[in-house]
Amino acid sequence: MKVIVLGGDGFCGWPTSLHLSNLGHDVIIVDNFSRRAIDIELGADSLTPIRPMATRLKAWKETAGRSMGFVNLDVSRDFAGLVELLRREQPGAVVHFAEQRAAPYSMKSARTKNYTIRNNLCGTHNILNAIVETGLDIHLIHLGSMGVYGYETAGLPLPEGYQTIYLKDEEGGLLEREIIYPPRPGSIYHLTKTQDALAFQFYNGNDGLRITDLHQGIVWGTQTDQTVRDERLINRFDYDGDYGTVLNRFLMQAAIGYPVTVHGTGGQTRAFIHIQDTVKCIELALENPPAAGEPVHILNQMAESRRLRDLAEMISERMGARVEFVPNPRNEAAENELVVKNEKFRSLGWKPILLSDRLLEEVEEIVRKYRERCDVSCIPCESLWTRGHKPGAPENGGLS
Ligand code: NAD
Ligand code: USQ
Repeated sequence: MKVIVLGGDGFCGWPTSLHLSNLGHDVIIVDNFSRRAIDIELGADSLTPIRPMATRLKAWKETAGRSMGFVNLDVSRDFAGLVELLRREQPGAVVHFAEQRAAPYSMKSARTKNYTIRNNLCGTHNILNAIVETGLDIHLIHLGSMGVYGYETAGLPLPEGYQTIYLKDEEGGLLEREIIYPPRPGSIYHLTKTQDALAFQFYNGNDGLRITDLHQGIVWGTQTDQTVRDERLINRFDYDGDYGTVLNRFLMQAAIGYPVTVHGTGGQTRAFIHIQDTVKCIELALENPPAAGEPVHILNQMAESRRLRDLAEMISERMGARVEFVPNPRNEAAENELVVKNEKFRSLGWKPILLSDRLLEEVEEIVRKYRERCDVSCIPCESLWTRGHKPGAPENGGLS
């Protein structure tokens, strides 16, 4: 199938593009390199030396014998370009990763709040609007977030997108309804994901678009079966205070002798998935599209839930690292329980990769190999949710 991967230069989009191309799909990557530009703005860089897109594509052609297309386009601004691209390429599916994805960056300043809202909401709307404009029957697969459900203790296993509710009618009888599970965004970034969901519901109902929305947990790891084939194919590894996600940060901190920075009490429980499973789940979503007329498919794309202080302790024991409980720069529940349903992917044959020594070791090896590229001044989490919060920085400034 011809598949357009929007945001295909990013952490999830690049390995997904390789995986789909490896399966024989005809892949076209679209990206505006905004993520690479934000690295420059923040004075941060991927720990791994990611190559320019032209080098990446050449390396893939040489190692796999397969070509992928590339188009430099801003999906949030260039509506006409998007329509023209869809008309010209007539893809069977579009996979949408092209959003500003860091909660801390989205909370950094008034400007980054506005940028995240404009980029993500206009981008998603442009894609939906462009599919309708072309009249093509394109399956849209969107990468959403587990965070749309909120991270308070829910008191029930989180369902996959929808919740059956009962409303009292005027006679006191009960009316059954199925609604989108009440959204509870914890950052401007997560707010955009909850609003994406409404746009999907509208275009699905009004125009019959076939849409899959994947509520993904925190992705960890860096390499996949394809990115390991050649160093020029290496995937991004973010470790800075805005874009670095927690498990990869903990592993990187432990490997370089920096304290493992647990926010607050570390009582936050979060959902995790390995990058190799991200690409597997996209493959499964692509193979199992909604039929015409079906409501938006919503699947929870997560392997397991873990409490952060337990993760920190596990890494500390493995690698002999010191754990430091630092002020939490975020406005989030100090402690929460998290039980998540993921039967939909499991029913498609998915066997989730769980945190295993082998894969943790692989990340450790990557970090040790590229540790000289690490700039420790980029590690503290300095984006504050409100003026009352304090940076998540170790007391003595890090390395002892
Ligand atoms: P990323 O920042 O590494 O990649 C996003 C890519 O999209 C970048 O290459 C960026 O340049 C591009 N992009 C952004 N705005 C664009 C625009 N307007 N036009 C064209 N290209 C644009 O992020 P990622 O970690 O790969 O995440 C991809 C998607 O998966 C995001 O939507 C994110 O919300 C979701 N997700 C990520 C994680 C995670 O842990 N990384 C977890 C859950 C969900
Ligand atoms: N945290 C620490 N120490 C650190 C960094 C983070 O304790 O050094 C804590 C945070 O306070 C938070 C948790 O770890 O409680 C997760 O933070 P994160 O940065 O790993 O993840 P998050 O901000 O939730 O965002 C990431 C991706 C986002 C995706 C989301 C999935 O950046 O794109 O949507 O994970 S989810 O968390 O399920 O919503």
